[in-house]
Amino acid sequence: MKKIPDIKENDVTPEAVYKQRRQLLAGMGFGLAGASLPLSGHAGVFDGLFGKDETASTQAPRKPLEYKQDKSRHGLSLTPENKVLSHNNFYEFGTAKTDPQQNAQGLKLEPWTVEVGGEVNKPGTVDVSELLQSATLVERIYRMRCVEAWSMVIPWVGIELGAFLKQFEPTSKAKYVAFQTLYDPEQMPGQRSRFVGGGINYPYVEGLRIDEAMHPLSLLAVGLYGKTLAPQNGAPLRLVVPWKYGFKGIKSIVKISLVEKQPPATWNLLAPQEYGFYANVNPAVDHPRWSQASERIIDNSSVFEAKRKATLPFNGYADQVAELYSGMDLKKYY
Ligand SMILES: Nc1nc2c(c(=O)[nH]1)N[C@H]1C(S)=C(S)[C@@H](COP(=O)(O)O)O[C@H]1N2
Ligand SMILES: [Mo]
Repeated sequence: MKKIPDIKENDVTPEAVYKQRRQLLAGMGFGLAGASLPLSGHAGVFDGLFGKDETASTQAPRKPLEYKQDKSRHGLSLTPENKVLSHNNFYEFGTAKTDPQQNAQGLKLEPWTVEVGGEVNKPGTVDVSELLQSATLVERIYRMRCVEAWSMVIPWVGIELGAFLKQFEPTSKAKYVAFQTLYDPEQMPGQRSRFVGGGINYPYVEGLRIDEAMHPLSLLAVGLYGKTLAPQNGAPLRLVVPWKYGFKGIKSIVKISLVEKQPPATWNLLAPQEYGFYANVNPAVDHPRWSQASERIIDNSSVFEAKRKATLPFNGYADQVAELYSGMDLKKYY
């Protein structure tokens, strides 16, 4: 258990409620030491209560990248890099927020290939280290809104997903894009145990409609804060779709398929009434177990100083993306 002076940020929960919850959880049979909640489903308001605070002793090295800078900060203040690296969701490495940083450092990143196929004229296999040499990388400072109602602002480095996909010449039958994370139980403890892995059936999979994938905001990220991704953030290659809840941003991708039908998506499979396929950030549609109207800003504030802000439709990107959903009932297609 963490010692009180070590608590930097956990939850905005006042202390009395926090204690009451701990009692409640203990009563539910969840041991407090190392417990992670719940077996299936996002932690929600319980998020961050049980993580360890230490930073993993050895962090995998991150290489500096060359990229075209995002000149405009869009009026956003960046989440401190140490928070982007230590407050993560990557259930393959455990469900507590600090588990990925603790447990992912040994992930073997080279060689790493991504297979691209399905409804394309030119299927192929991409070697990520070659991609880093050849592709023109861009920086994108984006808001990131987790479905658990916390948020960050992250300076990603990557490749526009649409430009990447066009190289493989999608056919007219390509209506959706399906993504898959590495499946390697030897490297990923969450894939060896349903308890460690939060009850998910691995590999983690996600999908986008083709027009969403081709939208210029959709990014295949290879780095953040000017360097290659850390394993806990989904190295060497992960998806970033800034107007959608964070769980759409599938990490450590090994396979991309262009497909005709809507592909399966991990959280949607696990709890379809809680997580839709679209998962567009929407303050007007609450999660069944908590409000989505506002979000906790992740920074270095202490537990008692945590700031909140109102959540914006499409996470602040409505001007760019709302037209993708014109005529759709967003309460139905959540
Ligand atoms: N493979 C995989 N991808 C994943 C997840 C996961 O558990 N496994 N978690 C998702 C969730 S819920 C969020 S909020 C983001 C978090 O990304 P970050 O840790 O880099 O901030 O990754 C998403 N991608
Ligand atoms: Mo998330």
